[in-house]
Amino acid sequence: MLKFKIILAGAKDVGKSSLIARYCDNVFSESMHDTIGVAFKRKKIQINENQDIEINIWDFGGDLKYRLLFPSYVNGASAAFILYDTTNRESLDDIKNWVQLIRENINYDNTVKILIGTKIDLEDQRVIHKPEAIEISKQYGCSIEPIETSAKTGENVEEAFIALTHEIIKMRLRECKSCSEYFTKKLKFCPKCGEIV
Ligand SMILES: Nc1nc2c(ncn2[C@@H]2O[C@H](COP(=O)(O)OP(=O)(O)O)[C@@H](O)[C@H]2O)c(=O)[nH]1
Ligand SMILES: [Mg+2]
Repeated sequence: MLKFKIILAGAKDVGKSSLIARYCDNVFSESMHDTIGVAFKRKKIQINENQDIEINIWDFGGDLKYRLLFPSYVNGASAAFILYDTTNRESLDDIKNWVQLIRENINYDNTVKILIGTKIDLEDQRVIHKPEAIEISKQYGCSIEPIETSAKTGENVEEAFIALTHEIIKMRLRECKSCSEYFTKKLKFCPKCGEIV
């Protein structure tokens, strides 16, 4: 099965662990435990009638004291969600540090990046509006427009992961013209039916 590593980057308390918990286990907690070091989850996503891919979702304890772990955390990642909290301006400013850390450690242009706004259920506390996030996402070469989510209500959470998967497929995979199997662009023939690219 094709496997891809996805990382989540963003300030502590931005909602990384909550986004993953909503997506993978369909739960939400107001008192999410702090992530210690690095945690990780797997999920299968069906990409056509008879093909799944597996995404490995890595969650970083977004605390300065864990930044030493960052190089091994991002190593091999195909995609990154970069999170800001729509109710917290500092979290948006902090994005530049996370982008910098990613750039230092992996091939930035060859990585799918999507900006994720979190906590939109707290509409009365919102301080970051979408046009500003769109500007920033362009500045950092993100693949598509920011997606605003709520891990609490579940709004746009699944959509965000599906969109990310879609972008990974576009960047990394080819669909066989003959049998519709997806396979890595590194291959010059379909591993299932042998069709030459
Ligand atoms: N209202 C609301 N609170 C959220 C949401 N996502 C996360 N939180 C809360 O924000 C806090 C930090 O979340 P957490 O997932 O631990 O952030 P992390 O440090 O980035 O992993 C917790 O108290 C969560 O319950 C959301 O979508 N809506
Ligand atoms: Mg966490």
